[in-house]
Amino acid sequence: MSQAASQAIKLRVVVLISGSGSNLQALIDGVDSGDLPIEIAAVISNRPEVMGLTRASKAGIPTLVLDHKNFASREAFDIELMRTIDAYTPGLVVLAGFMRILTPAFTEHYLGRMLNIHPSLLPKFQGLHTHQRAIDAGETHHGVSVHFVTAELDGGPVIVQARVPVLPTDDAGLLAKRVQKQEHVIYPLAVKWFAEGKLKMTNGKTELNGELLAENGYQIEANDI
Ligand code: NHR
Ligand code: GAR
Repeated sequence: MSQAASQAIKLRVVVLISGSGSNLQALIDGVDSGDLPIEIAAVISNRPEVMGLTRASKAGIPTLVLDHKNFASREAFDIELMRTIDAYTPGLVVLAGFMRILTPAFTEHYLGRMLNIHPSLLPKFQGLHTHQRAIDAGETHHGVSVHFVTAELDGGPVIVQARVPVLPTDDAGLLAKRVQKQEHVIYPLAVKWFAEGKLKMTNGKTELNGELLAENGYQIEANDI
């Protein structure tokens, strides 16, 4: 396919970050290798001077900082964030380590076209500090989920999960590393499915290749630790 023709069909994606942006990097690498048929139209961070912004700039992607501390309320921040995102006319919004809870008006606006990656085997361990909580609970397995974002925090339909073992020698940092390796596999995969039109949200459930998925989504077993 010619360059012009392949560009014409590319899904425009806006990525929201708050930190190091290793998941953003996995998406950038997917685009660079020709694996991921998307155009990352912009990267927006709610925190200034984070590593993810440097990664985006290096890849030639427009970056913006919208510091939530400059807004009087969550609602006011979200309204400006929506305006900023929509200026890039994305077909998909990707939360990649984005750490601000979003208002229902925001999640409604992007319903069915916003994804999040959450470091647990949802519906287990919604919210923060998931690795320590999994260790404290004595779990033998932990992992990561990609899901559609709804108003319910980490409660939207799961698309894909990867499981990893929890080892007796683990601390939260070691476990997080093992999980993150899988994040960088399953997030580009889910975004690719969406870009190819194979993935959608139907009546509050995940539909992949024309079939509704069970609660835990498509399962990928990590074959290396
Ligand atoms: N918003 C909605 N409505 N629904 C979801 O599923 C969301 C969301 C916003 C972010 C990511 C999520 C995660 O993967 C996410 C999913 C931040 C917090 C949090 O408590 C919780 C979950 C997630 C992200 N944030 C604090 C807050 O007051 C701030 C913490 C901080 O700044 O470090 O917003 O886990
Ligand atoms: C990732 O591990 C992601 O799962 C997690 O934060 C990290 C961000 O890393 N997300 C959350 O905890 C959301 N609350 P990254 O900035 O290097 O992609």
